[in-house]
Amino acid sequence: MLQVCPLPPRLEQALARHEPVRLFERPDFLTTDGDSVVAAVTSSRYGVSAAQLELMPGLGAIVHFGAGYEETDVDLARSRGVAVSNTPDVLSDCVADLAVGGLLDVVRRLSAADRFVRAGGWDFPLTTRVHGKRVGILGLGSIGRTIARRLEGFDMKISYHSRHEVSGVAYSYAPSAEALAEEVDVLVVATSGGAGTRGLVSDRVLAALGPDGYLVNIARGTVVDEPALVSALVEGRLAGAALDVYAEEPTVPEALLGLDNVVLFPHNGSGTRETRVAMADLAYQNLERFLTEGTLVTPVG
Ligand code: 8YV
Repeated sequence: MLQVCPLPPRLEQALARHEPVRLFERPDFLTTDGDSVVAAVTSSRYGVSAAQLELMPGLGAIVHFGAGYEETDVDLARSRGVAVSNTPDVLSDCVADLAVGGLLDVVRRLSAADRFVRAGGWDFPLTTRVHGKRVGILGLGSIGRTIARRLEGFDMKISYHSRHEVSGVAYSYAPSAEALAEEVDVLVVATSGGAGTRGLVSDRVLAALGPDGYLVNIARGTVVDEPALVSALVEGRLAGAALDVYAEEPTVPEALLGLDNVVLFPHNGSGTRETRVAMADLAYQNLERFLTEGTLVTPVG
């Protein structure tokens, strides 16, 4: 069994039962012994590259710790008979909590008000209300739906755009990201990452959101045209942004650090003890199921 990258201690302890080869400590392993690997465990951040895949002809499964798997070429893996799993759903609640926290923070300027009081201030400028505002969810998967459910509690008017219209939801569907941005006050990005969504929140989408609009991104930095976002914020063409993810993590664009209407989180939507335990356990269950039965608990797609 191959461990591609460092993983949380709980998962590493479980993996130790299978005497993993730790690729990040033995970078040459695949060129000499790649054909011995039947399963690889990795994270959303690292995936398994096409070059690594080539070097493991006997590979049967790639197990991801994390919901995202865009660093792995799943089509290539499938074409080679390699099954792929992730850890969906178990993190949706915590990621949604962070999205709602970011939304409340940026619209009501909570972090800015905190800084204000700490600096000795008291008469804080008026902000704008949250309830009754129109919110657009870009990507109505498990996380997007969980965010929407929470925002119903704030009496927000909810619409969404996804690749396909979702049946059984009461939210109105917008035919494109731009159309969605046009009709809302807050755009919440909750899509998956990867080539299919790269730059989806373009300059035009940001322009459609407009100078009174807010952006919340808990998905992937690559979904947003980051230079366009930075310019829009710096030039006041957007009211504010709450960001948990960035195009080149862990780099946060310098220009954002000085903006008071931007809330910055260190990609920790899933970063609670309970959720990380659930993710670690689900990743391990996938590995164990594959090694004992040849199937996965939560295969992707
Ligand atoms: C993790 C994530 O922080 O699950 C994902 O896709 O982005 C986060 O939950 C991280 O990527 C785990 O490797």
